[in-house]
Amino acid sequence: MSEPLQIIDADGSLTGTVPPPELDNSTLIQLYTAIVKTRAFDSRCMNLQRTGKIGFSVPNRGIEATSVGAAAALDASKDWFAPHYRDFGMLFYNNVSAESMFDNMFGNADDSAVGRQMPVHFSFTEPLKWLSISSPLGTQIPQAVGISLAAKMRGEDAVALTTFGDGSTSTLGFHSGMNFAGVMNAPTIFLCQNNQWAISCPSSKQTVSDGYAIKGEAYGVPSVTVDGNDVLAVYMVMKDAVAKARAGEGPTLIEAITFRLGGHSTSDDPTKYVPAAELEKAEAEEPLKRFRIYLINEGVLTDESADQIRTDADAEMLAGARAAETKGRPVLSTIFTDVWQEQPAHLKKQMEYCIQHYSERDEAVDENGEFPL
Ligand SMILES: Cc1ncc(C[n+]2csc(CCOP(=O)(O)OP(=O)(O)O)c2C)c(N)n1
Ligand SMILES: [Mg+2]
Repeated sequence: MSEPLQIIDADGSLTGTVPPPELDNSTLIQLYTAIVKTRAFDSRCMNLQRTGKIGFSVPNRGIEATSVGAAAALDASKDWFAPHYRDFGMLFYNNVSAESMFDNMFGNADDSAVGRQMPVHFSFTEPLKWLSISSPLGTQIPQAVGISLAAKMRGEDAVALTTFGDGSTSTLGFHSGMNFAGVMNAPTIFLCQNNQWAISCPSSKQTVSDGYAIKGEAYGVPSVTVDGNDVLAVYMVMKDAVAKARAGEGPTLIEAITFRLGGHSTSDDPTKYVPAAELEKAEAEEPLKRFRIYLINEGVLTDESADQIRTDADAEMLAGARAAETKGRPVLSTIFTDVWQEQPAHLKKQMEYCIQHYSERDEAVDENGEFPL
């Protein structure tokens, strides 16, 4: 495995290997804020889940720099995101509101999936082209290849980014997607978040190859490794990959080396299987602390302004969660809508029967029939 690109080390100092990317202060602060918001969202979700208000969440702690650095290299007005479920940072970087994310967590009437998806399975058409998160691993990978090829055939210069975990490289989606992108020279960027674990399966049991980047070789897809805890390094390798894809030079596989610092999900207890020493080492290398130190050293932030970003993020998450919690549930009739532009007669009949059925049972239904729970 080649040495992963690192620009800022774990202590927040420049490594000197390559100069940092030229980003203005407002972009640097946007990167930092998105990482902080992701962390604030995570802890709010944990509180909501532990108090029984939402059913489930997926901690993103540790992965934030990979997501945020990657998002910053795309043009959200035209590029496509075919994401993994540990990519909240991409949404926050693109100013998706916390409230609309909590709408999904609560599955309320304003949820873009009208409460039909699991929590954290976001889908957005605005302000970015964000495919619905899919529970079956790896399915987003060939979808991204198809989307980017379609854009190329239409003469658009959009690229598609697909992200996935180390464990997801064992899926058919990864191999068929990589092969197809290689053969078709598709403008797809494959970003593997190697967080060392796939639930309780360590990377050492996932593959015997020398990391994940090397898997690109078999498919003729150029590959690169990067320190996934270094937001500037992730941004830089992504920027290169995006430029190549736009220039017609085809796909790139990026392996971002990071660590899952929480449980797999709110249903998991990682202390049962992640060795304590491994976790301790990973905590020392985590992405937020080093970026904060770097930005303070560079005079972009002060201790006070950095603290203020966290305070504001916590307030935004609390307000977003409260707003989402008080919204009504999707109405029963929505079960029968959205698939057909014009509802077929048999579905209309079923809908009316369903609403009548619950009304007669004196359960909590309004005229459209609120979901009986
Ligand atoms: C096709 C498929 N197989 C198995 C699962 C069950 N499963 C859910 S998450 C997960 C681990 C995924 O690990 P990785 O791809 O490394 O992503 P991470 O959770 O570490 O971010 C597994 C095995 C699934 N959802 N889909
Ligand atoms: Mg993993």
